Amino acid sequence: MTIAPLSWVELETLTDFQVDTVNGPTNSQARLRLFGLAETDVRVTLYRDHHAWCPYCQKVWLWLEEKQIPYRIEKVTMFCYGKKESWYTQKVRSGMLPALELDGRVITESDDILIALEGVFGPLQQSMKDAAVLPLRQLERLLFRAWCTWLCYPTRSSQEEQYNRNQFIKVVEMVEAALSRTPGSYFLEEFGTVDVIFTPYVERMNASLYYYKGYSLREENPRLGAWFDGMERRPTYRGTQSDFHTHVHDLPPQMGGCYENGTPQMLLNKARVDNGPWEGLPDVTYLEPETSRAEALHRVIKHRNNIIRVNPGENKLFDAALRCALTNMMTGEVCLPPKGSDSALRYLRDRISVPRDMSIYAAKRLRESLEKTASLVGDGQGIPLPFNHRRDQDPINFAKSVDG
Ligand SMILES: N[C@@H](CCC(=O)N[C@@H](CS)C(=O)NCC(=O)O)C(=O)O
Repeated sequence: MTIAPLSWVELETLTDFQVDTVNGPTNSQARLRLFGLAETDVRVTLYRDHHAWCPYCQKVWLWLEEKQIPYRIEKVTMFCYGKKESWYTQKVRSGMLPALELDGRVITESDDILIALEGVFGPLQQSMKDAAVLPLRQLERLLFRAWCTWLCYPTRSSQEEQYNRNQFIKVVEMVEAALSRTPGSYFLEEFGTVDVIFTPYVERMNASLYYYKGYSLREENPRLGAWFDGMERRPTYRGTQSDFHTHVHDLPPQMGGCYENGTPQMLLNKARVDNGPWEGLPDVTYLEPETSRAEALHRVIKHRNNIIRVNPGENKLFDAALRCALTNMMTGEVCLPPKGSDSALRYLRDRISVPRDMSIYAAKRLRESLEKTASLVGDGQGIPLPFNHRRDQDPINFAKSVDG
């Protein structure tokens, strides 16, 4: 039995999802965060990238959310997906992100930003310059370099590949040892600065090594596994958290390349991240909220005009196909899309960006319905995602979407 696609008006009745972007939980849509305070209390503006792909921005973002400092957010384009805004290069000549304005003073370099912030608002548990924090900050950089060496350079032999893997794992063992020095799941007795500093790249390592190397950082290392679980208990982290699909396709142009090792496990992992099933991937382990489908529906309805306009599929055909996928997601019923809409549905499936567009479970539900619906009419793929740039995501094409 198949059913006809619901109309947009009918779909609208199926979601009452809402977030208070200003005073509610951490979210990537906010342009202002007040945490219950007044707008006159705002002393800080964070300049971060439109798509929430920049790891150093995530570090400052998470710190501000944890400390509940009222702040404004201005979103800027990264070179890999579009043209840098001239108002921003007038402020920060290099165009680099993040930047922060604190009482009118512009600060760049994420570590300097955190040091300046803690000078005014106090440290996040431990200071950046604390004797217990400094060696862990160095360890984070050591891990980062070992990861880059393994992931971002081509190797000439399997021995070289193995060597790079072993060097990375040696540093991971140091991280495991550091985590085991405290009884809880965090790096020090209490959650704090160090956890924030490790977050962006450990999240990206987990995604990229799973996909490009067949190595599951979170599952193969019990202390890091527990650390991820601990992070996911924090609504602040959940609001900034991305998924495997988003990261593995946003990293190559940012890092200058990510290299597959072609092992059987890697090939399996890659196929699963790209084509599903997305449920059960080790990019998230907290329980799925009941609102995930309603959230995905709400986000698509809000931006449907842009979503349909930028899709290479013919507008009327894709409109009907998209409603089929949403009908399937909300009702569980099979809804047969128009013939020839498979590649258009998969084009969108590949371009949902977490957390920019929606949270991790909402994205899984939407990808799942897009794939299920596309597979009813064919195996046509969308235009492949580019490796050297992501101008398919240029915010200029989504003028209203990126802000909402
Ligand atoms: N050391 C700097 C690194 C900042 C950095 O590398 N930012 C990248 C994005 S993650 C950037 O702005 N690149 C220019 C661009 O992509 O537009 C920091 O800690 O803030």
